[in-house]
Amino acid sequence: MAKSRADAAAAARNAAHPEIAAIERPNPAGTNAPGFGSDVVAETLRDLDIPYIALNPGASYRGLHDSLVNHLGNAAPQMLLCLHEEAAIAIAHGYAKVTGRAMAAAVHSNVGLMHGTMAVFNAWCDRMPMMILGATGPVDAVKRRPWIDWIHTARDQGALVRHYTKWDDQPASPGAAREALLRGWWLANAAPQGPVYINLDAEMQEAKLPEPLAPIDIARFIPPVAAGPAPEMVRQAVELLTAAKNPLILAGRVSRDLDAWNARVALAEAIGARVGTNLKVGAAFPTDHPLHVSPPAAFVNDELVAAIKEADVIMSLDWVDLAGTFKSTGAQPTAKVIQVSLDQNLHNGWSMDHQGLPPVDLFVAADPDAAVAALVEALPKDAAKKKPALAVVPPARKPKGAEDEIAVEDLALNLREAVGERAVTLTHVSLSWHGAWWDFRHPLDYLGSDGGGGVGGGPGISVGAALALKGSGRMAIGVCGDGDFLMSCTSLWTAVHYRIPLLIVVANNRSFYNDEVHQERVALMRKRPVENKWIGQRMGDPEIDLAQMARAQGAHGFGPVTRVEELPAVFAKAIAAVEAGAVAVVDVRVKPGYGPNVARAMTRQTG
Ligand SMILES: Cc1ncc(C[n+]2csc(CCOP(=O)(O)OP(=O)(O)O)c2C)c(N)n1
Ligand SMILES: [Mg+2]
Repeated sequence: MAKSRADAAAAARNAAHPEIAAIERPNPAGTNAPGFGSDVVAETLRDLDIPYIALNPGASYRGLHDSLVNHLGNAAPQMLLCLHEEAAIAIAHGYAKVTGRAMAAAVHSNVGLMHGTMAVFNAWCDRMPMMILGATGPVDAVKRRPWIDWIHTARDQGALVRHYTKWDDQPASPGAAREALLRGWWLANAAPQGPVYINLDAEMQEAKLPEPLAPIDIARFIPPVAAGPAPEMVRQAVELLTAAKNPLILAGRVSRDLDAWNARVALAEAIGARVGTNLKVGAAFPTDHPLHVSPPAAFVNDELVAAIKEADVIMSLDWVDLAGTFKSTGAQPTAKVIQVSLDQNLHNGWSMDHQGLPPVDLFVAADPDAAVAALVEALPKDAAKKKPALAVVPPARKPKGAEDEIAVEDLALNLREAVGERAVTLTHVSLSWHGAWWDFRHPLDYLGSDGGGGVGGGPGISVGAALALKGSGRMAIGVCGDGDFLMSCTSLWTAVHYRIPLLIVVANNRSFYNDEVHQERVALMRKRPVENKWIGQRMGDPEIDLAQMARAQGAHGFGPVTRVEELPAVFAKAIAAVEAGAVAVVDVRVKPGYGPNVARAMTRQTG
């Protein structure tokens, strides 16, 4: 990629977000010739069009830090200072959820990487790309400063994250570092996507370049990787799907692309397939479409179980946990199963996030978007549009504000009403969320969960998503549990500082309530007192003032809101603040409790 193209991309981005570009301007350094190893690293990030690098600083990469600020002028990539490494990684995660592309994050030596590991795991399980840069050393022991360089040098630092990254490297020269960055970017963004980690030796970063690196044509080192289906597989899938009487599509990990969304709708309508979706991953199908089975849930619900049992052909579009979903029906499916996935290419022996092994009759090794496009293309042109099998049954919703104490449903329905016709992206939802409260009609209406079930992902992911959505006309709204919020609410400072509008609504039940449900189940099973379930779970005495925690970081803090009738006015004010460019947090004190469906599914007994 020519430097001029990268510069043009940076200029376009800065023009799109001049208020971000105006933050933290360095005094010009007066020289622009690369002179050090880390200058090569910084230039490669720039040439890859990586717009931002979320980071928490550290001496291990002081060379790179200098190159980004004083060699490249903190422009492309621009630094996003984070207060915790977990926030830096989660922000890159959220950014990828919207754009489908890797941004960078930098974390200091072993300790910074250790802080970031849970967020790396979340991104890995969510199959989201990112380029994580780290540092160590000097690897050459005689160059180390006493004590600190020794405790912050590890023989194999990448081992900390190797089991949940696609690839890692520790290049020993600037030329090798350039190659590592190209390979890392290429691998992270190729399907199935995931994080990569590149560990930069402090001495390599700080050493003078003996001579400039020979220029290369970057595009030739990051070729697009076609991930389409083999024609024979498409033919067989079309045969099965068109012959089916009751086809079912389980729409899982798909992209945020609107054309791909429309293609899924066209395919389902053409073959009269019902479609299931899930809250684990981003919106995949209009939830108010007559063919959509039931409101998306994080767990398999009864309607989906029934749809699976009734189906004669089931096509999974990289559905998360196909085997577990079948298991929830109590038997292996009698339907023929088509699995469209590339996920098998990531599976390793450490993490079980590959889930169970599902029975499959036709395996289409392809990216789901590419497969659906090929299927739509290959359908017989005379395939009469089948009538949707079912009418939509509107979900039963309780009247708003029937009681004074706020239920999460009150929070959701009032928020939905306050949002009105605005285009909104739900960047995160709480564990207590129910899909019936909020329809998805666009691939960016909902971005899915944290991926790895690591609580504390919500705020950072929301900030990263809001960054990617800034200027798009979509408002970013994250609904977090109080436990999730409290674990990483300092992510919000980064949003405030870099002028990233975002609304966070906290479903604050003053508890790690998920686990109260589990303690209740154990107590019942053991015939012990259920009323003790709150001990070691509830965050009271003192109750934590979340609005103050927001205000302390320069965000608008609203609440605590304790009565249903207060919600409309508070949400209106918070939305107005976000529309004016601010970060707002609304602390909604909800009564502890999940809907019966959620609680039942969460603690469903294993077979
Ligand atoms: C890092 C991490 N720690 C602990 C857990 C176990 N855990 C799962 S859900 C949950 C409670 C989360 O609390 P909150 O966000 O307030 O949601 P609530 O259950 O109250 O609706 C906990 C502690 C986890 N999944 N991840
Ligand atoms: Mg809670």
